Amino acid sequence: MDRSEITDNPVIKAYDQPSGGWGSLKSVMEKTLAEGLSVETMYEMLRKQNKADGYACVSCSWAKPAEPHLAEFCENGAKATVWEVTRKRCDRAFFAKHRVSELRHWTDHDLEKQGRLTTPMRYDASLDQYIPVKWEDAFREIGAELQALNPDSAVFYVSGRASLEASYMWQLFSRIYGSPNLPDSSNMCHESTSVGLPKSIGSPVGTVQIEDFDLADMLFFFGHNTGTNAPRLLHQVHDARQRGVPVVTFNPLQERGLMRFKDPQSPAEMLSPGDGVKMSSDYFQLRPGGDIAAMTGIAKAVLALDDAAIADGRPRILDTAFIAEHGHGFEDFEAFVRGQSWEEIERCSGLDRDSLEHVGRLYSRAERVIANYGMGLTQHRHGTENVQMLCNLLLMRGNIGKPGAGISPIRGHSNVQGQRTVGISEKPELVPLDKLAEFYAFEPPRHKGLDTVEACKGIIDGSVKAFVSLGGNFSRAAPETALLEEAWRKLRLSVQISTKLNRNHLLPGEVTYILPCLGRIEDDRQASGLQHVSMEDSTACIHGSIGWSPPASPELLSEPKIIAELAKATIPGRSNIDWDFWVADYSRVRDEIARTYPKDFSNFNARFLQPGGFHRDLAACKREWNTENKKANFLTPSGFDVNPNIEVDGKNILSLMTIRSNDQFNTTVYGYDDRLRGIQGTRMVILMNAEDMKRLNLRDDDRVDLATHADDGVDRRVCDLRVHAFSIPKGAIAGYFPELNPLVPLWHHAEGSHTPASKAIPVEIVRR
Ligand SMILES: Nc1nc2c(c(=O)[nH]1)N[C@H]1C(S)=C(S)[C@@H](COP(=O)(O)OP(=O)(O)OC[C@H]3O[C@@H](n4cnc5c(=O)[nH]c(N)nc54)[C@H](O)[C@@H]3O)O[C@H]1N2
Ligand SMILES: Nc1nc2c(c(=O)[nH]1)N[C@H]1C(S)=C(S)[C@@H](COP(=O)(O)OP(=O)(O)OC[C@H]3O[C@@H](n4cnc5c(=O)[nH]c(N)nc54)[C@H](O)[C@@H]3O)O[C@H]1N2
Ligand SMILES: [Mo]
Repeated sequence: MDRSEITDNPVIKAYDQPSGGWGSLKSVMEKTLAEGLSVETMYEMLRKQNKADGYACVSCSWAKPAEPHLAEFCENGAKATVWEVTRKRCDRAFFAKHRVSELRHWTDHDLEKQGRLTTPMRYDASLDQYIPVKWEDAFREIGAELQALNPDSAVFYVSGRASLEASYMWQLFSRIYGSPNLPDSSNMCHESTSVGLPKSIGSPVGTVQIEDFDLADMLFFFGHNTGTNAPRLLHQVHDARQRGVPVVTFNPLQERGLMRFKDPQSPAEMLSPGDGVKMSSDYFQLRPGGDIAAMTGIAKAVLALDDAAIADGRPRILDTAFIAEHGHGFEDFEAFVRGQSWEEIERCSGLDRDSLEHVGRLYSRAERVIANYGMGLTQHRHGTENVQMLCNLLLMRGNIGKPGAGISPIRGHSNVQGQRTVGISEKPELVPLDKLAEFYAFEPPRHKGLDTVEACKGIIDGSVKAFVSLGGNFSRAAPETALLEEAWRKLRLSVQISTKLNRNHLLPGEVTYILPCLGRIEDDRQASGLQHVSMEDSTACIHGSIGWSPPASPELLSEPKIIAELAKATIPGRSNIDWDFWVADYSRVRDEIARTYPKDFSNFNARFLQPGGFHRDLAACKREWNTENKKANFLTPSGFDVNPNIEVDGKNILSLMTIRSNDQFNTTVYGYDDRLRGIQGTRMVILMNAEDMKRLNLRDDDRVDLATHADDGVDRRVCDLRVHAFSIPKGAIAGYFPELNPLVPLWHHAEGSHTPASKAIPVEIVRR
């Protein structure tokens, strides 16, 4: 069996191997050969990955150390590299052969598997095909179309992979044109962080640097699948475990990477017979949405220990000096925690009091604690409060703003954090608009633009007329798939700047273009020679990157070049920017970024190529709080999230979390195996608690449909899913994103941040 393919006989059985290890090397090797690359080429490429003189991995945003391993890459970074530099091409001949309506029946995997896009294309409705066009014709028509529209009706989406240089140019293009509609993939991802953290600690990003992991004496993991989604972080966890540091994980699923790991970089570990290092010292399978309750339990245990310390005349457990000097709102928070009963905490978290008290004791003994988290916290209706509650827990013991401690949101795309830093935001207050106006002689829009949820609304209600996309696969990544796909056809203009064919390309508007671009791993040669680009990682560290591989096609243009040409065609004479001058040498764009953001980017060009990059200067790391009251705020949650669990009105409502497999990068599906969860040959599965299956009279491999439980009159359904018993709390089920996105209602998003709540979606099983 070609194990990357879908099969009629999928195999699901518990995976008992460690993450990393030989399974990881084998998986990389299979993907390399399948993309037509030799092992030598792969080795050469991977040697340059995440090095000061090489390219920054196009997969996740985890930090790159100043002294990298000889091979500073992971299984999934290697897969992402191989997927980009594949020898396969989705070229003119392919588009001549296939109608768009035919391609709509293909899977996401089969679409991207055709290889790299090679030629700019325009959709021809009479033929139902994409037809090659000249670049200059494409730019001219897109420019004319945009000029004819009200700028407020145009959306300029950006996916988090584009470089700092491209992102800075993109936001200027959009703003000079007059549109503040700059949603990015971050809106679907860590927006709950970007909205939640500033109110707590005055920083939209985390406070931890990679060196802090060497100093920490305890790590938390809430809702992050590290082994799949930021595997290089397992090295820091591995080292911490070797030092005997407790690692405490809260996750409804037993994610393999946080259970056992065998370091593929360590010959001794690879050759030893055991199954690697135990990663989490304590692993708690809480209920989805149970995090505020669980954290309240931990905080309650800490308060009880503090009470006992006072009674015995021992040193306090709370960091009272920190709270007095820096904190605000502690009394309300304390009252909230004391006011919650253990019964309610146990019921809502799905965990018992003993476990949470045990964690409270571990936490009270630790002096330097890092709290890592991912989509398990942010993609909930109370995602913003989740993030703030984690801050509360850290602040109780002064764990923010000192070495070895802090809050660590693990970001997604490799430059998603950096895009926000250089002006990609729909929120005007986050962007130095006055400076942009002064530097570039134009009047930027000052009103709030559309975020992802609002852009979807606008597309569905017809008020959005143009969607211009720098990377990504918006219609597939966003919620409310059925309505969105139907409405997409009503767009006047749809432009996708892309590297691979994806489902969004198959939804033509009236005027539709695919503009193929260089990937980051490719040589980007402009008038002044080969160009570097730069990225900000999850730890606010900025790195340079230079391509390595020859371009997939001579017709490809770089993202900065495409943006410049679009700007010249759309907004000629509307600013003083010489776009060609910038594109000729990207260091000029970096100079502009440094001029706009001198605090973060001073000496940008001189510093970005140094090994390990350079850090942004974050006030919260120095215990300076850029909040309104200049304090670190304890923000009391509004209550526990009571999940739509089990029975509602006699119906069996389950709480669905949509997750990623080990064989995908977001909507890019490399194959049909999720090795670390023991699933082979399919993605159309529902993982379910065995007792729920019994109660609902379901057996392994039964086929069912899933429907969203909502009373808004919209039928949301995904058909023909295989049920499988799995280690997951009762009342919860899990299945894959993006296949299950049709089940996510647009209104099911985090309050405050509008992050689509892709976890804890109320659904019902419908028998076929
Ligand atoms: N290989 C690979 N790497 C990637 C990506 C990829 O698709 N593939 N995507 C990138 C992107 S854009 C992002 S944002 C990140 C995403 O990385 P993650 O943040 O790991 O996102 P998910 O894959 O959605 O996994 C969410 C985890 O949270 C758990 N979870 C679900 N609900 C809850 C809950 O209520 N509470 C708790 N405590 N846990 C919960 C799930 O079981 C799962 O382990 O990864 C990035 N890196
Ligand atoms: N149900 C559910 N939905 C989710 C999530 C979830 O957990 N559950 N996660 C959400 C999250 S965290 C995110 S970040 C979003 C992801 O949303 P997006 O970022 O929009 O989606 P991707 O799948 O990363 O985009 C893949 C496409 O990007 C293009 N591409 C790849 N490399 C490049 C490049 O270098 N340049 C350009 N121009 N294009 C390139 C390729 O054409 C490829 O098809 O999805 C969100 N949606
Ligand atoms: Mo993401």
